[in-house]
Amino acid sequence: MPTALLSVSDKTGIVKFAQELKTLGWQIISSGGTAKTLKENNIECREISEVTGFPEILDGRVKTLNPKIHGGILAIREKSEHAAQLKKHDINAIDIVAVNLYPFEETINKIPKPENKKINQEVIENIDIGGVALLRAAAKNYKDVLVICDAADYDNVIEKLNSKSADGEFKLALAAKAFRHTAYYDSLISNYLTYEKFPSQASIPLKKLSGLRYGENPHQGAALYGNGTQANKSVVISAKQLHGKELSYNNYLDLEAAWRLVHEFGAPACAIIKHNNPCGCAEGENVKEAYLKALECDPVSAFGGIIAFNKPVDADTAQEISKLFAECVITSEYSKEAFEILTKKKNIRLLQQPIPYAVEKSETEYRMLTSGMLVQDRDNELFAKTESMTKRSPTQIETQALDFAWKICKHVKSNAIILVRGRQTVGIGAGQMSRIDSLQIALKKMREIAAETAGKDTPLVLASDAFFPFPDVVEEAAKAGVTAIIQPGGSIKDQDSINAADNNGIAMVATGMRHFKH
Ligand code: 93A
Repeated sequence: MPTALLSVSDKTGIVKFAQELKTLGWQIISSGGTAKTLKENNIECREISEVTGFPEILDGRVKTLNPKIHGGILAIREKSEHAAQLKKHDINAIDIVAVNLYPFEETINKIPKPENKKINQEVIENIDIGGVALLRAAAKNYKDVLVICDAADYDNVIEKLNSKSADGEFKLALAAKAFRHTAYYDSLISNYLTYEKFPSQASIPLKKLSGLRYGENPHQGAALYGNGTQANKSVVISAKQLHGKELSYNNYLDLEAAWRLVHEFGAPACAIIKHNNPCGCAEGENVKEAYLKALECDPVSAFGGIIAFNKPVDADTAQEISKLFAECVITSEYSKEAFEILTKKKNIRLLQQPIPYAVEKSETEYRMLTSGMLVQDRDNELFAKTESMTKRSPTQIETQALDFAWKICKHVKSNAIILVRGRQTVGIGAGQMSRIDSLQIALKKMREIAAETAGKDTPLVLASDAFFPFPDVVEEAAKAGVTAIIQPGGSIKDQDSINAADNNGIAMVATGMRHFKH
């Protein structure tokens, strides 16, 4: 009689699965709690302790860790020596192993991460040892043993057994899944136990969440993975899609960029993202004003963009958005009327994320190389200092604009030059190999805006993500009417730029912090 070992923490679906195995003529052995559930449902089974002749000990820490169990799983059936040893030690072969591990992930999600090395005992008790050993043993011997680590597979397994089509390929796929599962499980544990800040926190629990239709381009396959412990912090992964087509690979990237940027601001703000860079960003008295000002910066590029708001979207704003072709909108809430207006557009994707992007200093950022990975703390800071470099200090109104520009600058690919009037971008130069080219692009964009731009009477200010090794940017900016500049400072040639600023009456401020974004 073939034997199935069932040991599950979450008992969902186990009774039906066991019942169906019984009908197919299987014998069942189970650990304490699972056996109890089965017996309560009138399903006959043998307890592990009966099979091993050894009781569960240490509050259940040792249940299935026994050669009578692991011998029965690991024996290679076609090897006569293995068969002989099973016989000699009175061990029965086990042909199916179904395990649902202790809920480690659920436990850490409800208990905050350890501080001052105070590891929570409930978390420790939820580290499954025996269940993982069962899964690994069964997966190693996949040719002879069918391993199940996910209740979602019960029905499929029964169907395969029924149709006698549980072949090698099927078992191999289940074995690979089991190892993926235990690898993820172990990385959650090591992550939890790692207090030290980066870089020791190098194990990333990654779990595939879904396939994507394609990657950056249609000929590239793609998928979405979640980083276990951080998944609920990931604004976009946990956002609710209320309307529109499935999100694309590029949508995910741009939504993250938009959501992060727009949460730099306290007042109602809007960021419009194209190819991971903002093509417009503004604060306003309300979201509609913020949107219109963000759009005004570069209405041509905004076509097909991703729009993020840090406050709920109302009907007036929705009316304006609906005049544009936008790929996605993300916000905390849509008013009923706004939702009705926007959903008239079939193709727009509407996302709702009630959790604002919270800056956490301990956040880690990973970027893949061809066969390696770069790990760093996320750039979650703004200034180290703010110090006037020039004879003239910025006026209050210039200071506000510089502050606004600096926040945006951090979110623009290097070399980044941001031109701002009031609380509105009027020109953004991104991702150029030379800083002066970024300035030229920002100026070109500014000049394309309708001549009567609101706020024209407010000073024009400039932010640069990195310092100036030459005075050229300051000189060109002066010609264009820039009156104040914010930049990290710290070049050995700072004095050249300071002289250029002083000669033109420009107020220049150093932040002491660079914001490269590659
Ligand atoms: O504490 S354990 O690591 N020691 C074991 O020997 C063992 N064997 C199975 N946990 C162990 N299990 C786990 O017990 C399984 O992975 C499953 O999550 C749970 C099922 O226990 P019960 O059947 O008593 O509810």
